[in-house]
Amino acid sequence: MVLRFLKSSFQKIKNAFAKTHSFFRTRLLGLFEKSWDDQTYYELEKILYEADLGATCTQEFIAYLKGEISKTSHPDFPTFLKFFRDYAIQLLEAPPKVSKGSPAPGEPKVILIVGVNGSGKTTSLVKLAHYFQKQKKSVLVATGDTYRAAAIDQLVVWGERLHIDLIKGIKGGDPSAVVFDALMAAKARNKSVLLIDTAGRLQNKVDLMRELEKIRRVTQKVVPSAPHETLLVLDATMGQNAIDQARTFHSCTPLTGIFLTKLDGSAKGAIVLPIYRELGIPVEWMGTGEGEDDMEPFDLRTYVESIFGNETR
Ligand SMILES: Nc1nc2c(ncn2[C@@H]2O[C@H](COP(=O)(O)OP(=O)(O)OP(=O)(O)O)[C@@H](O)[C@H]2O)c(=O)[nH]1
Ligand SMILES: [Mg+2]
Repeated sequence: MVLRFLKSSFQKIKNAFAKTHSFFRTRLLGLFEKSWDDQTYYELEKILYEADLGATCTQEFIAYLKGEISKTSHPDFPTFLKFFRDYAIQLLEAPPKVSKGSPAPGEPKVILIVGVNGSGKTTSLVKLAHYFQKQKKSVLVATGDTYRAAAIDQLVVWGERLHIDLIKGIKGGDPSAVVFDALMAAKARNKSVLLIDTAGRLQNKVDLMRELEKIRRVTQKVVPSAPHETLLVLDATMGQNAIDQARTFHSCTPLTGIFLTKLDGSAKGAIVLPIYRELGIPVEWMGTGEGEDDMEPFDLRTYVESIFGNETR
């Protein structure tokens, strides 16, 4: 039973990264059609940029590759992919630069969901609520996006479908007020998890970014150790822009992790590497579709194998 679950989870992640895998495989295989020279390194660099690995990871991997090649001979394709896997594992095994908080006994775990418009915040929040409920945790959701009535309605519909308890704001109301009410309710109702949805905000809109600080302060009035997690929801199809988003959000409201969405439609799954390399913020969850179960926890080995394969020779 457990084995079957693990297999289906592995398969889902593999499917989510199928486009990234096929991009790498097809493009990198092309490098092995002729002998290696400086031009090959130039072409490799181009491919890595196109895969959104960014300048630092691209240069680092090329230096790593040259180091390995200097010890042996020019690699065949499976060995080359192994170098890639080794580089990615080393990078992602470095300790994170952020840490989560823990709720005091009897207090709810408070998870704040932030991100730009349309990145998948509300859907990802619903997936998390559903996941915690399956783990028999009692969940409460705060509809902290009060800018649009549709944002509240979206959660009401999901809440009815999946039996998720909500504290609803009113359109045009102060999001911090909803959050305050939800925290009080979570404590009174003995909830173990409170998930807070927020409105989409562009990272360059100062007032909206300040509003996140206010929401944080309000959570701390009721639960001093909150928020225990602040998850940035990032749309994987954004590529390098995702790193700018992560950097700006992090400077405004300290993030503890990333929920990377829409991997199912993207060939940019390698973005996990530069985000971690530059900011030390781990990808915790991966969105693999639009349904409530289309989410997987990030697993290093599965990720690396899904992208770079697992052939040894
Ligand atoms: N394919 C795919 N679609 C997703 C995923 N996550 C979210 N979506 C879709 O992305 C669209 C936007 O999702 P929302 O959850 O409403 O995004 P949001 O960030 O809350 O949007 P705003 O509140 O308007 O800022 C919806 O059509 C979702 O179904 C995912 O992992 N894969
Ligand atoms: Mg939303």
